[in-house]
Amino acid sequence: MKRIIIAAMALTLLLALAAAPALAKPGDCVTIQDRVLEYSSTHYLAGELLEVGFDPYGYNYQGHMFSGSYANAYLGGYGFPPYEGDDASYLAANPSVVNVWCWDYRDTRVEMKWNDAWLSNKDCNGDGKLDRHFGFASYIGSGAWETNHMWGGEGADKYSYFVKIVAAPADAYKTAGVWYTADGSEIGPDIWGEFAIIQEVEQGVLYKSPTSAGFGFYAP
Ligand SMILES: [Ca+2]
Repeated sequence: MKRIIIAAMALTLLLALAAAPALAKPGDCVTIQDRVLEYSSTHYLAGELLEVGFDPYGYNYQGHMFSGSYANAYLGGYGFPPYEGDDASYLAANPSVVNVWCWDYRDTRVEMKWNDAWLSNKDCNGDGKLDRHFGFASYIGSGAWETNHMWGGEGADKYSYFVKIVAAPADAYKTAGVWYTADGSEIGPDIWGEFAIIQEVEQGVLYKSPTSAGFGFYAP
């Protein structure tokens, strides 16, 4: 299940954000505090301004983090209001949510953290959206990283999963689904084409990069 969960997570970050008029002049950066950056047109909060601090779903774009229900990481992007823990009232108001995959994970808690290269809290390229891999053509070599920690369940069903993901360095290469440094040291399994998993923990360490499980090693 975990890989499915993670795979969906990238999508979230792509869906969630912001399409405002391009107001930045070249070389200028628009911040959330400037109050022009908005949620995307397909988001439940379309047209509303991004705010500093946690939004009703659990995203804190200024602070580079998410904390909340796993369902809430996605529901806004799918056009649904935030889930606040009351199934009956939520279903009464949003019956079609049962058709959305993330509804089944509403009791899973998630904390995500990321750096500015992964998803900036500024728009410096003037497209009205928070920047991704600013200054780089893709995530490759950008030094972007993210952590996901999710947990839930009761008693014997209790579980926890933690993963660290880093953008592949510019001179890294990929063979058979695994990223390696230029001199052939294993970085970790590929995920989403431009990233490597450098650490996974689930009731003990599942994977730890032999090269480094520290983000600093992969910074440009
Ligand atoms: Ca931008």
